[in-house]
Amino acid sequence: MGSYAGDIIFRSRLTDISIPNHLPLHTYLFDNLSTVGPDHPCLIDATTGSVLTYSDVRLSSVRVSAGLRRLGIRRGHVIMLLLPNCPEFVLSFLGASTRGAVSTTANPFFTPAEIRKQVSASAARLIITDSACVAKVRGIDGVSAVVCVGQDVPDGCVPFADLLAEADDESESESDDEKFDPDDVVALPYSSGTTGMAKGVMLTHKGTVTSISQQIDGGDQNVHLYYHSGDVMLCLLPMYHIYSLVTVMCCALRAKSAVLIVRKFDMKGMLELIERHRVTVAPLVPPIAVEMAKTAAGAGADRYDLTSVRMVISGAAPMGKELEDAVRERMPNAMIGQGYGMTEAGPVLSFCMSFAKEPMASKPGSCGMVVRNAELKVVDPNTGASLHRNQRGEICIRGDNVMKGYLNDKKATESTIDAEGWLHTGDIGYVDDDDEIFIVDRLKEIIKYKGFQVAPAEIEALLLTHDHIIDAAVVPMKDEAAGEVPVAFVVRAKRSEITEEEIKRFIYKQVVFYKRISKVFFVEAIPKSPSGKILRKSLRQRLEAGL
Ligand code: 4UW
Repeated sequence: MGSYAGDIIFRSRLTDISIPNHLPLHTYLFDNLSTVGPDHPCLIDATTGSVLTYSDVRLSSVRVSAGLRRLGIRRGHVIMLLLPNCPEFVLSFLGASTRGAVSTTANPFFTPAEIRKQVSASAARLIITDSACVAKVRGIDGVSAVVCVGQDVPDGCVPFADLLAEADDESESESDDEKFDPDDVVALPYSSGTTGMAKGVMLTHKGTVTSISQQIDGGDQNVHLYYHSGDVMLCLLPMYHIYSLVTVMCCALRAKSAVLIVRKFDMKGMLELIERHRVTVAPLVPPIAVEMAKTAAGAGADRYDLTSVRMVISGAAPMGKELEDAVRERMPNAMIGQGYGMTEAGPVLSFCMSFAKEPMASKPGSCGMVVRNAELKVVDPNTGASLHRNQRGEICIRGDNVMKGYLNDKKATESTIDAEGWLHTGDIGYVDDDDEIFIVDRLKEIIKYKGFQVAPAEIEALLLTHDHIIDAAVVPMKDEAAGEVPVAFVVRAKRSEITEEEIKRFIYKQVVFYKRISKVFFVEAIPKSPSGKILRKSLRQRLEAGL
């Protein structure tokens, strides 16, 4: 499916800008440093209260780059960041970018098997982690060094402090390190996209600079997402996910805001931190907003002064009007709205225009307007024809922000980005008369548990390794707290009496918490198309109908 002469294309109402996407990401993030001066606070560690200034962060990332080189990391090599939110995460990511290396980010709660799978698929040579995870990463093939942050560095690991050490050889460089191509990959998060297993999403310097710039740059003109150097950004969402990595961390660095790095979420702690640090921008996901809205008056949010917050951003899963209203009650001074992102889109497709420098009205439930310097269309999934306003179809985006492709997976890349450069999101939505985008359904398989991706294919493959299971399908079921949870339809082997609990336990041990199955339904057969594809929609409908 390509684009046709008659394609109906939606663009931002903000005019295109010139984006400096010839620069390496780290250079772009720091090249406006003179607007605030070197001592401006950059990273605030919420756990310890320590602050790194912008010049500290820039210098440290150059040192980390040199440290990585001492450990044999060269341009194009992949390193894995297996860390909770911490200042070292940022320094590692920027250090790798400076080195010309690629960061593949992974959830520190992953099981050893999940980590190994990503290390092997991405060919990561080095892992930066903390002492809590070291045991999970020992002895993985191809990994030449494990770098450990913190004081407590287990035997055999390189202390992160070594990477930060002032080096004699900082001026020495090898010829391949001198080269830079804007199409070099800088980040390699994993996403299952519209189908199948998680794949490495190749995000380039050019793509990432474009995405950041589309969101927060504008020169003298209006800006989609207005962050500035007086902002204190709540960085609570996990940085290994693209939302926090780009829209929270990188956008804040470019805007010269202070980033308040929060390691672990708890509601009371979050409210205290907002009050203590006078947080101005709070990027959240709907489940956190739900919890915040539920915190009883008197016992919760009302006890804290949250008046400093001027923006509450939601994304990664839908937020309806009731939730938006409930959050507004807690944070009366804040604009509340959504962004719409997808790892493969680099990540942002659209943003609520109430967040603009010169704000525009936005409707509840809307995901805002497509970002500038990009094109969006809505296509009929059956015919590929592009649709008019208010007509529902698959949302597609085209622009320099879109990924380069999936690592070592040409077939999946070609079925996601068509010959005309359109990324097919697998989301069903429409654009209304005011250019606002609404997402109403999902064509693709993924399940979103609190905004985290669960790939049904991964869980189905695990289920099929069990002797008592002959067929299985995993689909999302609506859930108030998590948005969606994975549930399994299972066909038992003949004479097997395996129980729901046994199946749940079998999966439980093998996966990170959000991929665990919440319910098992035993069936005679999994509905499939003549070509053998699971008819997921029919299973979802059975769930919605209460089985
Ligand atoms: N409403 C409904 C939404 C929405 C949504 C996403 O895990 P991934 O690949 O990526 C993300 C990224 C989210 C994001 C990044 C940057 C940003 O600024 C922002 O908004 C503040 C959000 O989630 O999952 C992609 C899929 O998640 C769903 C949708 O199905 C999409 O294809 N999704 N945002 N606002 N659904």
